[in-house]
Amino acid sequence: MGSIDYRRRWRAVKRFLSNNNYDAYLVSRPANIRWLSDSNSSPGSPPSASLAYVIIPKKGKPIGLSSTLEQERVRKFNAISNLKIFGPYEDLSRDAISSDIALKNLAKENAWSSICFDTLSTKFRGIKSKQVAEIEKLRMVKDQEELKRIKSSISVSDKAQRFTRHLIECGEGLTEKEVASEIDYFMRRKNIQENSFGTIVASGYNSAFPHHNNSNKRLKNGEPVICDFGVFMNGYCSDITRTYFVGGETTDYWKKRYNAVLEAQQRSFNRVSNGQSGHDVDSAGRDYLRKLDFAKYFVHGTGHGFGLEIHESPSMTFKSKDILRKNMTITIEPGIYIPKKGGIRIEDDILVTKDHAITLTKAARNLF
Ligand SMILES: [Mn+2]
Repeated sequence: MGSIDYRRRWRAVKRFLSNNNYDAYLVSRPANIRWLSDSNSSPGSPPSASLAYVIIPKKGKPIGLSSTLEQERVRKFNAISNLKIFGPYEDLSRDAISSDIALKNLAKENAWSSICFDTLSTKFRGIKSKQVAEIEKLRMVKDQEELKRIKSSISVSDKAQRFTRHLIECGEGLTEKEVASEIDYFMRRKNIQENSFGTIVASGYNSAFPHHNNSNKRLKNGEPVICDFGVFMNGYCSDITRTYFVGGETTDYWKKRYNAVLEAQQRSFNRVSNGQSGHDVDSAGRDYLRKLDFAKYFVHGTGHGFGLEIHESPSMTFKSKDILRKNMTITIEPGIYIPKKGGIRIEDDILVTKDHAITLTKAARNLF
């Protein structure tokens, strides 16, 4: 893998600070910390960050705050060299006994009078402070190295979908949990960091729940199975959903609904380009499903951005005012969920380009 130009990112944040008259940006959200310093993370899904805080001052170098627990790893893997270490143990060398005290010391030393931060913070009494989401905005547009990493994650989840299709189509009698275990084992052998989220295998009537908890229900021939998963590689994730039918065949009832969702997905995809809004992309597919009287079963938005996090900006929902720009990565994932019967969802990962969109995910979507 290539390396990421963190200095460019720091400069972008500093520009924001200058333009808005803040002395510093205090960052504590793990994905924002990783965007500024390091795509390594502690084990866990979704990944956390090895630094507790990153501070980008308007003037001077970025500062990283780490506990004694992570300090050796942070020194080895982190782009930020100016580190403050905190911890309660007096046997260890440290700058402060807690992160709060380290932060207060920094504010005093640097005479910061205005700070913005990415989560609610009450740490800075007497200093002008505000919650902002500028880093989330900057993260929306991906650079070439990020796109490379995203594509490597997608190639693993694509392979896993091919594997899953075979497993489901000849999988009558397997439980949802057994299928999910096989998928996870397949992906873990492909050099991944972590799953993007807990693998979802929702069969039959359970597929009517968009976020199903895998159960011991056994697969039955003809029923739909929603399979939704993804992986992290080099800090970046993928997210793909397919709906397969046990036994590789189904009823006309399900074929009709499958093809409706597939067409809705295509219509949303066709709407994607630089300058379009998330609302428009959502409406394109939803309007089509409404004509078939299926919109009442489409209970969620059409998609979301992804990258360092599985769900990030922009959003493709009814309420979204986000504007799509070249090199944003988004999902398009319409679904319909018929209570007690089952559901269909088809999700692909999309790259926004200047005049259209490119589907990055390659796993087949044909019915049989
Ligand atoms: Mn998704």
